[in-house]
Amino acid sequence: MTALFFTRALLPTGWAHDVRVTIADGRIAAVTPGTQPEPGDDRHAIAFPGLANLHSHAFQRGMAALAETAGPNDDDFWSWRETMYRFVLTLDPDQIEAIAAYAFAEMLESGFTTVGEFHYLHHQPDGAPYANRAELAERIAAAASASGIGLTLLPVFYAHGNFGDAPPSPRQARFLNDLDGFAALLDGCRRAVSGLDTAVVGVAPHSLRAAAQAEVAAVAALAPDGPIHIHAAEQVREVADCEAATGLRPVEFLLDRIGIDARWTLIHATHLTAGETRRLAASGAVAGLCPVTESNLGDGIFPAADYLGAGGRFGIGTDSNILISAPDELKAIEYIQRLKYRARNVLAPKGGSTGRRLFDGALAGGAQALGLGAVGIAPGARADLVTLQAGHPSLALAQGDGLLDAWIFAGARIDRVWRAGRQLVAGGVHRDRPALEARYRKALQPLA
Ligand code: NGQ
Ligand code: ZN
Repeated sequence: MTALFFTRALLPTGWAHDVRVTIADGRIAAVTPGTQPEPGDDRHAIAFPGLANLHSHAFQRGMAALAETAGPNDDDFWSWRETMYRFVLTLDPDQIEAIAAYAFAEMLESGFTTVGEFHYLHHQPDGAPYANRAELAERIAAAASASGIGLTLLPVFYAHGNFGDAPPSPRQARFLNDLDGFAALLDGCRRAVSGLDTAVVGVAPHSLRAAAQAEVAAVAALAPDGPIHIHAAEQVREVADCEAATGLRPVEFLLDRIGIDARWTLIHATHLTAGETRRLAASGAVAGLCPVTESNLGDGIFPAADYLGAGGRFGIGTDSNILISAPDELKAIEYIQRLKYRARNVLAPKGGSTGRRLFDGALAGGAQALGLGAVGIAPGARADLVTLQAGHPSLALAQGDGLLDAWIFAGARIDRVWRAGRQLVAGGVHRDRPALEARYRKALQPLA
């Protein structure tokens, strides 16, 4: 039994003072506010729950900032994707594991205690499966284990190059499965995570570009309790191609032809009509927002004000991992709306804190999207906890929700992170950072 004592902690009921939290078997056993520390308690200043990073392609951390030079033609999402596809072909399993372990450690340092790995890199560069079909899923599981982060593994079904069952390109060969191959992979993924505590396995048809209607339905049926993730409506061209092929926009297609509910997470969902915004909000599905990547790739602007106004659920993801930062993702959701509407505190309730609104939304939506069950500093929830460095100047005048605003908007820093009761980060640094960093550098060296 571990006991932590916090001067201030964000509980489901709000901020509380002098909070004692006991932990057993990775879960919170008891929470007692307004009490005294006991001898031997591990004492800290400011605590809140760890967040879920609901959308990551871990390997892309290895190409962070390598696509920021202009090419011969106008650059866009699709030209970035070609650069990413070239990078994919250079990676072997050891490199993939090393990159993922380092990326996961950075996630913990930034306040994420669970990652949803949208895992689509399955095969050898020529498309032949590894002798073990789930070889690379095992590498992701090993990376989660090395870092200590919680894992929701989302093996991806990918079969086509575009709408209308267009053939895939050779550069997509590492991603491809038919439905039988995918079912075998899914079994392998379940085995791959069996050694991790609290791991979840879901499924992910990559997108309506890569999976036909019957395939999306068949893949979803393999995860009757969810989570089910899919990329949707990220690019204007994708929306136009979907309309041309099916008569419906991507989110309309998912609502009308597939039927989505609280088991589903729609990654990006950037381009929504007013009707789609309302209907997605009412569906109970989560919008998986990745605004740092969406900004980097020039995707467009998600209608966050309308969607949250309609009661829509959302979570945050680091997607391409060009920058791994929970506060940057939260901040970007709001800042993009400020630029759009030339207004401030767009997403906050009247009189309320923007940071708190974003944090609460991402905590609940992220937990739903990754199948985590109860979260928050409450008995029965996993002991996934974060503290701030109390002496940071941005906290000098901060009280209550202002502590979250200082973290999200003003650069207050993380001190400790516990995942399932294990302290993994202290002074903002992962306990195995030197080794994970060295392995990451070594893995990338051959690509220099
Ligand atoms: C991915 N990433 O799967 O990594 C995608 C690019 C695609 C983002 N969409 C590939 N951000 O969507 O076809
Ligand atoms: Zn993605």
